[in-house]
Order: sequence, then structure tokens, then C-alpha cells
Amino acid sequence: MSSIGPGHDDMLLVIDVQNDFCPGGALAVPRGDEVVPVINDLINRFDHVVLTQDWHPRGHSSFASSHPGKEPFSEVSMDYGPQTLWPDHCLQGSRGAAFHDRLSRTKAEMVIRKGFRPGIDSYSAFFENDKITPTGLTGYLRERDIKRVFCAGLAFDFCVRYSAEDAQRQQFETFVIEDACRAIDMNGSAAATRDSLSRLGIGLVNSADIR
Ligand code: VGL
Ligand code: ZN
Repeated sequence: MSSIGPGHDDMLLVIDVQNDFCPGGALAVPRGDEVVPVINDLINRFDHVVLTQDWHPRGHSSFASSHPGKEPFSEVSMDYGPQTLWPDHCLQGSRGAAFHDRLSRTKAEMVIRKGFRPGIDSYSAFFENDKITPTGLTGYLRERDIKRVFCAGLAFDFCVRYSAEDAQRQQFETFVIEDACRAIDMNGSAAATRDSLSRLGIGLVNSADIR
């Protein structure tokens, strides 16, 4: 693809680059730490940067440990729909919930925390998993006159996917920078994500395309 952006109405949305999603963390994404230098370079090139931070209270309903007899990576049905159960991760204030030490945070205009309500998970930076409870990010981006959203981070097939799909649904032109993401990839979820993103007209691009 020819080169795109970044311009003054573009936002780089950096999703969940936290210790627990990196090797050694509680919900490690394979090679998750490899996104850090790629994202740092993107942060230098974008005018606007927002970070998200998965931020769960103890005993969160997305934790398998909160559902007796259930294993991590199994599924339960919540009143808002199916929910994958995870190992305990990104506990508020913990070292695992902190951003990766080498992630450049200085330029971030805002950090949006998600998943802090005990009874509902939030993959997307825009809406919780009930698809109706907003995080406030849409209003922030509209008020700042942002027109395009470029997504990067962890995990490609969960929080990046849901954030990108909601960004597009909220009328932002949306791209996912694939080499700035890594996937959990359970039951073909990485391929399903690629299919879904292209069906929705979300651009899959590489960081080298953005200059
Ligand atoms: C995520 C599972 C649970 C993510 C967060 O950042 O993709 N995945 N919480
Ligand atoms: Zn989480």
C-alpha cells in the first residue's frame, strides 16, 4: 500500500502494552514484548497518542478463579453474552498492570483504563463487553477532532480487534498496524480477526506504510 499519514487529525491508540501481556506475565501473549520498539517508533511519528490499560479489581468476573470449577480459557455465559475466562491478570496497582518498562509513555495525552467494573469485562477501548457501556473515548476523540484511529498493541485478536471494530463503528476511519501487534491466537482467533477486520473495511497496514 502507498504511504499513509500521520496527520494532525490522526490518533495512535496503543492498547494494553502491560507486563502481564508480555513474556513472564500472567496472561502472556507470545512475543508480546516485541511490539515495544515498533510502537515507540510510531509514538515518535504521531502527533496524538492515547494509551489503554487493562485494570481489573481483585475477584473480577473475567477471572476463571472467580468461577469455581472453571479453567482459564474456557467460556461462560454472562448476562451480556459469552465471556472467555482468563487467568488473574492486570490487577489494579500491580506490577503486572504497569506498562512495559520500555514503552514511551511521555507523549500520551490520555490513559484510558478499562475492565474496572467487577461484573463486566471490557476488551474494547470504546465500550465494555455489553457493547453499550461507553468508556468516554468516542467523546474525547470527537471533541479533539480526530478523524482516523490507528490501533497497535496487545492482544491483536482480543483488545486490539474489539477496539478497532468499535472505532470503525463510531465513524472513525480505522487501521490496525499489524506488525505493532501480537496475538494470543486461541482456536484460530488470529485468522478470524484478520477476516473480520477486512470484512468491516478496517485497513491492515504495516508500520513501514506510515510515514
Ligand atoms: C485482553 C484478555 C483479557 C487484551 C485483556 O488486552 O487483549 N485479553 N483482558
Ligand atoms: Zn483483562
